[in-house]
Amino acid sequence: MNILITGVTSGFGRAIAELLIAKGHTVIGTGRRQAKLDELAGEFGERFIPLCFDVGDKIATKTALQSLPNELLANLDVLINNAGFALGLESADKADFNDWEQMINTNVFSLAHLTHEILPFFTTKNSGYVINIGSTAGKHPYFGANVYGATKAFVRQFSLNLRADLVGKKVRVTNLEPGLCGGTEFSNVRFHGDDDKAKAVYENVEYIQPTDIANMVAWLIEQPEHININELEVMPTAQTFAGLKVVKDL
Ligand code: NDP
Ligand code: 8X3
Repeated sequence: MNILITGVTSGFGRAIAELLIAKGHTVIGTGRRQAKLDELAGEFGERFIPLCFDVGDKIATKTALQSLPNELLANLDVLINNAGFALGLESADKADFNDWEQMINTNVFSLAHLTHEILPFFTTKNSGYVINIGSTAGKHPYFGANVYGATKAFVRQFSLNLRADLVGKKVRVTNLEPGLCGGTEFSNVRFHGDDDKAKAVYENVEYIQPTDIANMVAWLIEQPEHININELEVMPTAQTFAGLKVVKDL
């Protein structure tokens, strides 16, 4: 299969690319860090096609897609919208609006834009698969998730609405919703490079690994074409939903 994955320079994207290439697929992998993409190109070999651009930049996205051979784009099988991040964990009244803006730009705007660019290729050949990396944060509120959770709620509803629009087409869509996963740059990014804060998130917790997510993605694309998994929510056993907290004497 020909598979386009955004954000392969670390975390889930990297693990997904590595597994799918090992399984014989061709992966077009994106990210903003050219040096990391060069490293991956050396490691993954000729079935890896690196594309360096910011998914939040509409023109750069179109230019990067146009740089691919027509044949490859026309025969794309899977789009994995993985690039994204959380910034900050402050309550909404103390959050930095620039953080909110960046999360909305990348997690919402760029995901919608790239999907809009790729969908016509899928509908034209009447096959294709969009896998969006949502989050448990898109369903379950928690302190400080404010706009991050809201962007992932967009990803969830967008995924379900795509399925509604694609009725009668053999184009599949899944929202994969992980909970706490370590071994990625997610928390370093969230805490603006504060590695101690990031490390504390994963201390004494058996969290989900990027390879676990990669295995789930491989399982999804190996399902027969008449099966569509709408949503796949996954948490470490050590994590569960917050209770409905009541504050006494407020
Ligand atoms: P990482 O920070 O390790 O990876 C994020 C990837 O996205 C990087 O490759 C980064 O590449 C890329 N990226 C970010 N912004 C852009 C951009 N504007 N343009 C292009 N590429 C971009 O995080 P994770 O692997 O943990 O996260 C991947 C996805 O999974 C995100 O959508 C995240 O919200 C979601 N998620 C993560 C969970 C976790 O606990 N880790 C749980 C649930 C969901 P570069 O910096 O080179 O641009
Ligand atoms: C990432 C998982 O719980 O930090 O989406 O929001 S969480």
